[in-house]
Amino acid sequence: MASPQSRPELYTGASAMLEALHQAGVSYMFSNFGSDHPAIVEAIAQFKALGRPAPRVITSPHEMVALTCAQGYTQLTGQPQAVLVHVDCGTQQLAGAVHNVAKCRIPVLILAGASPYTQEGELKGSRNEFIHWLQDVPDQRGIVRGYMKYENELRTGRNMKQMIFRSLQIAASDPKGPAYLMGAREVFEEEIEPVAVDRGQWLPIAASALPEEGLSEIAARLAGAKRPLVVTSYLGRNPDAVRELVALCDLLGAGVLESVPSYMNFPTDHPCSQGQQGNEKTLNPALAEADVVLVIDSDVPWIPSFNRPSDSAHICHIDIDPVKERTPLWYIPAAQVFRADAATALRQILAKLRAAGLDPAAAGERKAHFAARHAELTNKLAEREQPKDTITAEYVTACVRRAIDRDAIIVNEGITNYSAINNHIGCTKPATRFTSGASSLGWNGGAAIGMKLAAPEKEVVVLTGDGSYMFSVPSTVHWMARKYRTPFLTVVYNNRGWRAPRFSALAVHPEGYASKTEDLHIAFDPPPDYAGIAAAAGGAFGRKVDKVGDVEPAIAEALKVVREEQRCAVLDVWLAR
Ligand SMILES: Cc1ncc(C[n+]2csc(CCOP(=O)(O)OP(=O)(O)O)c2C)c(N)n1
Ligand SMILES: [Mg+2]
Repeated sequence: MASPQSRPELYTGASAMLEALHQAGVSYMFSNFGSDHPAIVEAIAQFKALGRPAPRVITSPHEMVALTCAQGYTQLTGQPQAVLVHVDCGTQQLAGAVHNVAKCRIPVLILAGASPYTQEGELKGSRNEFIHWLQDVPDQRGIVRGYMKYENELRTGRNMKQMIFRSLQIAASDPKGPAYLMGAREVFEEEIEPVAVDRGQWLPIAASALPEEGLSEIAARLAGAKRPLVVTSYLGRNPDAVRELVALCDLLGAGVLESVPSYMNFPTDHPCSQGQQGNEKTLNPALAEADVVLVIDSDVPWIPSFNRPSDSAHICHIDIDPVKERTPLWYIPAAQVFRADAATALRQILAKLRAAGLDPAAAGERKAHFAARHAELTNKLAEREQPKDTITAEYVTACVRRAIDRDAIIVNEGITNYSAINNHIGCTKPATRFTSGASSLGWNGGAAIGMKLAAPEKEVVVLTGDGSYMFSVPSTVHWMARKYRTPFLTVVYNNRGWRAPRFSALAVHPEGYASKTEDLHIAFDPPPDYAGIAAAAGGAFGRKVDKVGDVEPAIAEALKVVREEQRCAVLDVWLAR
């Protein structure tokens, strides 16, 4: 469409911002607008009118959901997205999602406006609304500083592109993380000459590899091990790493234990899979017997107060973030530590082992050992998911598994049912199972929207605690899901409140007063109508399910709605408390 104006097209800091985001491959800008954004609102409208490419704006009525949508998109694709928020207020409202993107190492660019820095009309964008005085705070960036990998203030529109590219370069370089840029209205309004910047000169750093000497020792240790065990939590952020790990296990005969997995790291049906462990207060048998433990990409490989490798085990740690500078207390007794990309390191180890040649009898014995343990575990899980008198998390999860597509995306925010879900959902393909990778609850709904935007052809299934469903701001989530056509199934594991705080209290005070009372102020009694919230906000299909026999038909009906009507469905499944 031609410009309706006779004068040359306005080109501002905001125009440069949109161009830079597009050039950087940002597809979506999850946005919540305010009085700090006139230049951006104008540029978005101008770009649309003129048919110029820009990220698609996704209106996000709650900022926590906006940032969580960006997280979900990136967890699935690796591609960083943008989030636009309103001054300090919108920055505060990003809330716990800030913790999640930081801890989960999600590259994302958060852009925030700031109160104008002139008040008498000196510059375009100068103060003209009362809130501009109220929103002028001493340290807006300080709100998120403790969590950002990079944060800065945009001081002119003239280097907007360079600042955006630099932010994204830092955010997307391992260990990845969020970046925050704030700018006053005058900066976005500033009329500038278009700047051409070659995005190719601002790429993330290349994947890092193991040094030759360390590689040789790791390969020799693994080749000589009787019970080699890989412990991992997030190597599956890169599907290539999963394939390399499978190849390593096929060759060497190593077990794999997923510890608090935030991604799908290893196929659960592979005979080397030794399952997963979360908070279960038991010594893991695969970990206990391991003589060589290869920790790859894990923040919590075990909880040492009750679960740890033997003192004689040789521990080698390969991680994109091995020393965890951002975690004040962190150590494991590793004899070797490397900062390296998991897929690259595994490829190197495989090549080394192949070149050296392995004793086939020893590899065969190891494989048989792990396969026998795997079969034992599989039988135990099959037993646990049998229907009981009341609905169990294991049973619901198994019913979901039987009903969904094989490559459906599982969004797990099951909390005290994290393990039940991970164990019984049975994911076998990379990039099919996710958690928030962190601990600020309410990630599930936004993550599902982000993932569905990233992969519209995939089935997305949220399995969430009732508390976590409430934390997710379901009114915003379901409004957005309908508006942007991102249908998904949600199963609420409704145990009438927060079970985790009871577990936490009883683990420290097993015989105390809290152990002898029902009322710990953690029950939702009576609970809200979870499905009704989604129906009201976004026309979702909803059902309450409180009988074992109703679980399978309800899941089938809900999935039919999602698949055929492209509408969200929420099943409120009542578990025993
Ligand atoms: C934003 C935020 N607030 C509070 C907590 C503390 N917390 C951890 S688990 C939990 C309960 C979660 O309830 P639900 O999702 O129903 O899972 P359940 O414990 O019942 O399995 C709470 C409140 C948290 N992790 N994040
Ligand atoms: Mg609950």
